[in-house]
Amino acid sequence: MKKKLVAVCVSAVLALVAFLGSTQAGIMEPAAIPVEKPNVVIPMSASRPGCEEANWCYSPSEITASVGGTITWINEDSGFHTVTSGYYDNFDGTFDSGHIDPGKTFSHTFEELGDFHYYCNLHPWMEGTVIVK
Ligand SMILES: [Cu+2]
Repeated sequence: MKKKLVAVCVSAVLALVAFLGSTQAGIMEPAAIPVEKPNVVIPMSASRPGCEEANWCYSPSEITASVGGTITWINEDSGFHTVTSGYYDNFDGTFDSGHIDPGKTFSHTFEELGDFHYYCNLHPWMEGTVIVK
């Protein structure tokens, strides 16, 4: 009788462990899938002049999108950056990320055809273009 009770308890504990394990895995999985895959990286050290010489301040510095397509930038540098449409000191009003924290992203959906030049409000040498066709 006692043996049977012990066996029931052990199997109940095992079932609970298995249940908790599967629940945890169920919670972990969706978090591991990124919401949006970044298209353009702001790499480490883009805040220092020089990246413009080989065109990697935004990487890639030129990207193509379809009408209605969304481009996502990720800031992989250790400081703030912006993705601002137009030319330095000449914001054209189309999009502006504001300060993007390190590790954070910014997305913009392009609804019209054209070449969209952009820059970083904090680092005048940082420039890129989105070509929408
Ligand atoms: Cu910047």
